[in-house]
Amino acid sequence: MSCGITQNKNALSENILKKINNHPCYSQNAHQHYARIHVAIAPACNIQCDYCNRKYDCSNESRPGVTSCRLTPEEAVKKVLYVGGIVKQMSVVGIAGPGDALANPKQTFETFRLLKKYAPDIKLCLSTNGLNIEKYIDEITKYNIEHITVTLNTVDESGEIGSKIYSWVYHEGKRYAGAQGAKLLLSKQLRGIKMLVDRGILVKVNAVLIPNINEDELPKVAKKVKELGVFIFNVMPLISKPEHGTKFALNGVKSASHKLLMSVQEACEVDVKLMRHCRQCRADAVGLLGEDRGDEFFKKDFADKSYEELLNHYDTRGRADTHEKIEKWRDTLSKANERALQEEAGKRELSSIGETKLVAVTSRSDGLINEHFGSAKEFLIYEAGDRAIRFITHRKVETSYCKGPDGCGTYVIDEIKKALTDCDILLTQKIGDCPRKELEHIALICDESFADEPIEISVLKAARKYFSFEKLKVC
Ligand code: CLF
Ligand code: SF4
Repeated sequence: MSCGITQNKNALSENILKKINNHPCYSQNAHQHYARIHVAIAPACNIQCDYCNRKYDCSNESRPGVTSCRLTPEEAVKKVLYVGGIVKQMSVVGIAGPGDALANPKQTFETFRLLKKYAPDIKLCLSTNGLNIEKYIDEITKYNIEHITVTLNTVDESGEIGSKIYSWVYHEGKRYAGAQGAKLLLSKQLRGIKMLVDRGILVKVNAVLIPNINEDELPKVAKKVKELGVFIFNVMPLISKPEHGTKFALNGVKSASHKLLMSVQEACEVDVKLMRHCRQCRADAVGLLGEDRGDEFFKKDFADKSYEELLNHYDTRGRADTHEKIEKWRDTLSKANERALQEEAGKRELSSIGETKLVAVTSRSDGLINEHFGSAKEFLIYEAGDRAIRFITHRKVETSYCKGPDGCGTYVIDEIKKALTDCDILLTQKIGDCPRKELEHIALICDESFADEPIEISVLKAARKYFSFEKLKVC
């Protein structure tokens, strides 16, 4: 190819592309267009991870925060029908806690059975620590669950690293502690993953990056994951705050920094395809990955409605029309973006001089630069050269710059400056003079001339606009 980009060596089969096309987690491209819903039907767990306190959400698949609404399988399915009639871009239902999906098999499989009956257009997804995959492999196959996430934090066979992560593992009526528990869990995880892959299920492996405990271990996990035929690997930075009440937080284990995450991702990417757009969602999350509409829906809205009423509201036909429109829009967008994005490119392929820049973007949805700086609570970060770009990560902040009418006059930018400190350019729909000046202190160029334009081609154009790569070469 003239631009120097090599063809993707791991080109995906048609069958896999079809499976991931509208799954917001398995496809980076899909996540700005399609939504997920998590139904919190699984309260119990069969292991104790030291980063988890189940009064909060499961840290495997969620950021800390109480699950506001636990549901029975029937309520869960009614919620899916109710929400699916409103959030028409919803394409997948996931069971991701607050405990472990396969430690609650009755609720999990009853939910999937009802979903297959009432909402056959929706994808089924679950997340597990892996201890019980082997035990329930037949049910998993029976309900045609195409996407399974297994959390695998270490592949250390001695159990030493695992013993620093898991307090205990409960299996067949017996509790195993320390290295013994960790070894048992690892053997079940590896067997389970292999069984899933052998049955053609797309497996995603999540690993929680725990500073000073498994940061050197994760490249080994990546290698193993590749060997097992796992589809994608997701490194999730530990979020650790005293108020979460986890063993790690109480013992002073710190959250993983952006810098550490990036370097571990870099080391892991050598071996396996990485997921970089995970939002560590709540066990009851609803909406696009970058948003959480969970608090818009209440049990009283759907629990007492009949299936008939809810099926009318779900409107399978209307949902299919919406998905068709999304696909048309994705087509248009992909042409406009001119293949600027090259997911697996290295620095040499991105840039004629092997040097790249980091570009932050504010976006609400639809693959466009369509969010004001003031309301942004997350920033998409791209690495850009003069030849192409790639998506690196997203960074969240707890509070947006502008707090809305109630918080007028109280602008805090320090958290945002910290999150964007290594970035070179910010592309946003609109930004005021005050924050722009503040961001000059971290040498961040703010540009609103790409407002409402497609993200990927804009990132490439912005990098070319501000950085003369040829000039750099001469210097
Ligand atoms: Fe949910 Fe997980 Fe399925 Fe996605 S989430 S069960 S695979 S539908 Fe997605 Fe959320 Fe990250 Fe999980 S962004 S935490 S990876
Ligand atoms: Fe918590 Fe999930 Fe670990 Fe169970 S598997 S202890 S719910 S993080």
